[in-house]
Amino acid sequence: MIANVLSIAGTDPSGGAGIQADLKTFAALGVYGMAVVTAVVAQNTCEVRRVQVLPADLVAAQLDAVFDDVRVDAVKLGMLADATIVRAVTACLRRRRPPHVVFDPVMASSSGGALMAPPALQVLREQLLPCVDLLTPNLAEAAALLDAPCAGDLDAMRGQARRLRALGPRWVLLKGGHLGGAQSPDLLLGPDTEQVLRAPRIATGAGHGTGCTLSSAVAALLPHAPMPVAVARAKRYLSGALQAAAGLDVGHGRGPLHHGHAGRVPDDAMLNGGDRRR
Ligand code: PXL
Repeated sequence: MIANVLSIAGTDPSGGAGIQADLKTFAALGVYGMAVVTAVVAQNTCEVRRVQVLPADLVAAQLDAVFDDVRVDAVKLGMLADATIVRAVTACLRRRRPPHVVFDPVMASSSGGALMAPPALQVLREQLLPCVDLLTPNLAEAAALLDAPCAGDLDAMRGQARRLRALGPRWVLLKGGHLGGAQSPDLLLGPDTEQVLRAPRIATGAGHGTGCTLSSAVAALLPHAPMPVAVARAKRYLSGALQAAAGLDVGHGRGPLHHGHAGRVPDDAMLNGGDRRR
């Protein structure tokens, strides 16, 4: 059975982050992708120009339209924008109980624009986090959620991942990419697992939308794999997309990833069964 996976997030018309990145990731990993928009963001690889947050009842109406009709096998949450939308999404998750919920707690774009109103933080901690299976913060997002300074090493990351887990999510993937150094260690903490996942740092000007892409990949893989396997595979997909970003020519800022790096457009020879004499 092909999994139906829903993203609830903001938009990026330049295609590198948000809903657009999520849907590309779902397609690349072979699941059926769906998307509920929380905010329309006028942005590109250089900057966020304008954010229009949608009314929470319109977000709720989109959620109902999907859940009333479609079996949802996994949900990825990205930019939730403000407290009213966090409440609407929490109410939906409590009522519909999708089997897998991954939350990338987006607070700012990689170009620096704010994507979350600060008062949303309290609602998020108290109401949403207990409904989440996997929380995927970077170091800055973890610090904001805990109202603490940014972790500067793996030991501090361990302490913060535990404190985040105490807020409700079953698993926490604390991403150490911003620690610097040759490797980017991520810490995966679960009910009785603690794992450090290391991937070689890929030198690239790309990086717009990495958080969106990783969390979407985990959501796409969770219907078919246990958490540690889904996370390891998602990281491999992300590494491939980062590596292949060198072949893109998109924008003048922090470049996007190549989500479709494993895809092939069949040429005529392939369509003709490999018979090149035709
Ligand atoms: O990757 C974080 C993110 C999430 N959602 C939207 C974004 C970004 C980063 O730019 O634009 C809409």
